[in-house]
Amino acid sequence: MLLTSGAQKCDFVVPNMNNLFGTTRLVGSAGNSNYLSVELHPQAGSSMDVTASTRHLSLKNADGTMRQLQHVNVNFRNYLVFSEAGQTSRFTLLPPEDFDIIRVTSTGVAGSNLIHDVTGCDARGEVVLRLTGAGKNTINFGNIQGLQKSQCTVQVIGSSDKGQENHVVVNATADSRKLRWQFNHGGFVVTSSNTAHNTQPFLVFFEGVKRVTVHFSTEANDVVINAGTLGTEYEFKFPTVEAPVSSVRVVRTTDAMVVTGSLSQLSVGPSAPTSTQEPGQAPFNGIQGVIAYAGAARIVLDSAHGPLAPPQRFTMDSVCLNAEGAQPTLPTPWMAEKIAAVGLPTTRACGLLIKSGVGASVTVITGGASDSFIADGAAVPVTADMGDGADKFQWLHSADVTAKVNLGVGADTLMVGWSGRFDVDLGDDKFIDEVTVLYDKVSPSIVDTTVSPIGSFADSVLTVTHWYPEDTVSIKRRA
Ligand SMILES: [Ca+2]
Repeated sequence: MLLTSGAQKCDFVVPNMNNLFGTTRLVGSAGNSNYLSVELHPQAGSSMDVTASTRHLSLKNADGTMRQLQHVNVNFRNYLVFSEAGQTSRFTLLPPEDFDIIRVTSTGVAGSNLIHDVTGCDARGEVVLRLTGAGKNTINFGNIQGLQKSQCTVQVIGSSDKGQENHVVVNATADSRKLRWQFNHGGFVVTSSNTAHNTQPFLVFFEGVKRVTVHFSTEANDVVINAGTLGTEYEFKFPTVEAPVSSVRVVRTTDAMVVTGSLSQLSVGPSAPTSTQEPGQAPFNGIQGVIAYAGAARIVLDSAHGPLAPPQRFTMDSVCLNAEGAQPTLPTPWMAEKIAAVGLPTTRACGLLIKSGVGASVTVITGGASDSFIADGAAVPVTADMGDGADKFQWLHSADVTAKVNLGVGADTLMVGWSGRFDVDLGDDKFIDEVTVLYDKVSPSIVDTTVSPIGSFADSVLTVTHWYPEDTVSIKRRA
């Protein structure tokens, strides 16, 4: 069947695509303000596989029957997609062209599963996905070239309909560009770092989405989470590589997130102010949901290290680095499963869960206030610069990981015991620094400026720099 419109503006309406048995061809006038609305229903109790492109729509039923619709000069297109209980249907949107305005409204039912593949879009196009009813919706972005063909704005609008569960998945694995990712409240923006690519940003706005998963490429991905989205958990998957070039900065979280794979750097907290007149913000200030990290990265907490920086108090054990007393939101069962899968605990309200033994290390830089770092059972190496002020550092029962600590100017205290190699700089000052070494069997001895053994490991040695006569070193036996 061929339907040709001579009108300036024409609405084509297909109430049920499954009722089109032959090939149907719709031709709009060349002015192109033409509109198509089509309902896509699977056969009762069955699934379907729909593919929509700029000029073509096909529906394949589970029994193998096909329905075809061709359209020309129709750039406003509204797809109404339905799904059946216990069935997984798929709606694939091939990259729309310039000026194509696409609306997809999917209606699920309890137990239905609908997969939306949005493989790309052009700079002047627009895609809106509206999700209604119960059931699961998975929205996949990207294709075999990653997001190189995704250059428009997409809105994913979930609803609070009972039993609805929405998951956005971004597959950028095969994207060969260096990318910048900015996650903000209710959305994210992806831009190419190389302006020579002349590609438009990819913007996604979402609401009512419980989960966002991103698969990153091995190219340099510069990722910043400026803000979390209440009710949304993030899963970031980076490949495991020898020389990682990607970085993640987490400024704020509202819910739990998990990051896996190799990174050059994982930063917690905002960038430190460039002016010494500004205090900066303690790294865990904005962390309201647990961050779990499993991979090789230099983990950096340096958001406030000027003279006016606020006091910062950290605690650390074999899996957790946290701000003293902080109780961020625990993961949902879905996220708990992801966190458990990388061998981290799921019931610890901890700012940063760190998997040990896979190459992660921690660097902490604090400022002029009196800061503290209390570690018991640390299992990743730590480098700390505590700045000025009367700082306190405690390092007990470490799993033979090294620590290198600069206590800076001020009357500082250090307590160390049952540990591996520990290098401390007491600061080039006249303040009285107090060092306490704890032991329970073999009393350590002091030779020049080294104290050993401070533990049972081959490298259990404390080396002290800037140890002046006024500084005290006590060796105490645990009762
Ligand atoms: Ca300090």
